[in-house]
Amino acid sequence: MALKILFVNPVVREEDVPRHVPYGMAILAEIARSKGHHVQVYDANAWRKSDDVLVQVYKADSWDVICIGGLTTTYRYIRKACQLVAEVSPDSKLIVGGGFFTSMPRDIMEWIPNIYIGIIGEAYITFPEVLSAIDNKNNQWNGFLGIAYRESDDSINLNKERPNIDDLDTIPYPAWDLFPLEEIYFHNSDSLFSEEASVSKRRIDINASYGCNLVCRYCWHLGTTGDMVTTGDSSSDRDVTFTYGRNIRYHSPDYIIKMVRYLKDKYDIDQVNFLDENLMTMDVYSKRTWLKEICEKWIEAGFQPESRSLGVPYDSVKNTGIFWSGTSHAALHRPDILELMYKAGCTHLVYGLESFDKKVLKQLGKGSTVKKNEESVGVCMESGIKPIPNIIIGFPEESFESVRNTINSLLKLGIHAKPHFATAYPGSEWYYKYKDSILEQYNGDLEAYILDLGDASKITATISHKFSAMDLLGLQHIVSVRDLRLLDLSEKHWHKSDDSILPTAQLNEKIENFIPTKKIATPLMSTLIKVDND
Ligand code: B12
Ligand code: SF4
Repeated sequence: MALKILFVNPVVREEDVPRHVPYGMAILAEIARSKGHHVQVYDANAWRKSDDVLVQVYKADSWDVICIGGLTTTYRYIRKACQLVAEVSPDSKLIVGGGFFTSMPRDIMEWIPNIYIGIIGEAYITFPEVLSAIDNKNNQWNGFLGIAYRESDDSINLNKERPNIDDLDTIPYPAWDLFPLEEIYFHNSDSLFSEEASVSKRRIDINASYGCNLVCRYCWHLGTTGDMVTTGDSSSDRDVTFTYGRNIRYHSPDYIIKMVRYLKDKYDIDQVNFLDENLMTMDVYSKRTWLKEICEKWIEAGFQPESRSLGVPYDSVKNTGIFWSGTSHAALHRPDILELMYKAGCTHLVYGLESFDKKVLKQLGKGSTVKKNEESVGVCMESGIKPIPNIIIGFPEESFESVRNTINSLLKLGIHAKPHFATAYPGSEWYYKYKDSILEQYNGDLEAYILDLGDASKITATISHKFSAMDLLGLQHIVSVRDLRLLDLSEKHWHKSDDSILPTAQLNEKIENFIPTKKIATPLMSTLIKVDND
């Protein structure tokens, strides 16, 4: 038997054009297809059509299963898309997964009552097994690893987490053909991060590694990288708990090169963007072999752009190679690897520098220092790669002094950055630490907070002990224009103003669902799926 399966990709970052094929969903679509199911995708993010179109899609067939998932910030769309399933396709079984669900499965099961199965964490094994159980009309979910489900009395059960797979190379390539590459995504290939990226016409994203072993308090690893365990004695009281445990894993350089070859042959791509959380932690973890091998094999495979092999400006020759970009880290990058990356075609690297204040950086868990942050811009530029620095304000211990330090470093480096606001996304350590305060800021309505989450360029709940939303909006402007005079004036006024101001966010004394000090890693399981990617 085969199921009729519809995937719905929710709208994300509505204010921008759609730029990213949802990588995890595209792999799950391919896995389902490889098991013989009939798979269709409605990419709501790409098409950006009205709800009527979604309803038409739901009514277009008698779907056995409708699958929806994405990051937390897509919750608003997901909630609506799930409600419409109940209204117009009530016989379809609704399966959800991804970041929005994994970070808070019990809350989501309560808020969206028609979810049939929710998958927590990595779904590569759990998802096809759930499909197979549905196909075989086996509705015994008790003990089935990695899922939340509802009993006939509507009580919510959460089973234990499923171990992650250890051999990532057994994962099939994403089903790119089910997404509108030519119609939508390739038109939005360009980005302003580098000259080469600004003229890209056929960019595709790939995810070459899973996890990052640093512990930034605002960051989260989707419960797919050994960061999640479940706690509780039985399914009825079990919940997810996040830890500093990590199953760092990466694809072999051969898998990556083979995939890029496939993409070049099939789609004639000109740019690859690595989605990896942090390429440099993988480099360290592999004892500095992984990135080096990727670069060497990139060149051997003939993907190196001509300008890089000839050592000339990119626009002085006709480039037929493939440029690429990714993420880096100020304390973990090294000039030799950056130079090799440049040679192979790397155009820009995103650096989450976050702050130039010693105290803030120490609390953050980023593993970098003011000195390393300051040096990183020059070290990266020296290699020829453009560094894209990210700055954040509104950290718990943010002060006028820390903001001043950040502005001074920006001035010293001669760079501008419009800071994001520190935001406690579900799953992160700070979410649990500041949950009471977040609830207070949303009048006790947690769902209102989740619905409000979007880009961190908007303020939702603040976690700064000192600054309110109004202060942070002002400070964001002051940092973007690097105006120390305005900062001094603001500080002066601040000290003169009413000192009955209460701290805006307060730390919970005791937190559940996060175990900061323990390094609990969920076990790995040996490979179960065999796929031929040729
Ligand atoms: C690409 C990306 C984006 C894209 C959107 C991607 C998309 N359409 O899904 C863009 C650039 C828009 C984006 C924006 C943001 N992102 Co982002 N993003 C990523 C990134 C780099 C890659 C995602 C990915 O493909 N991962 C690899 C695949 C394999 O994993 P996956 O998609 O999660 O899929 C697996 C499971 O989750 C699950 N699954 C996923 N979908 C589904 C669906 C179903 C039905 C099922 C059953 C299972 C399932 O199965 C898959 C296999 O195990 C991740 C970091 C990372 N490397 O993961 C961050 C990440 C997801 N982003 C994150 C954040 C914080 C943001 C921003 C808030 C950042 C900011 N400061 O503004 C914004 C939000 C913007 C907004 N307005 O909504 C966080 C997580 C947030 C959260 N709690 O959900 C991450 C983890 C980065 C981090 N470490 O902090 N992001
Ligand atoms: S370095 Fe980046 S990916 Fe790693 S924990 Fe920190 S923010 Fe997350």
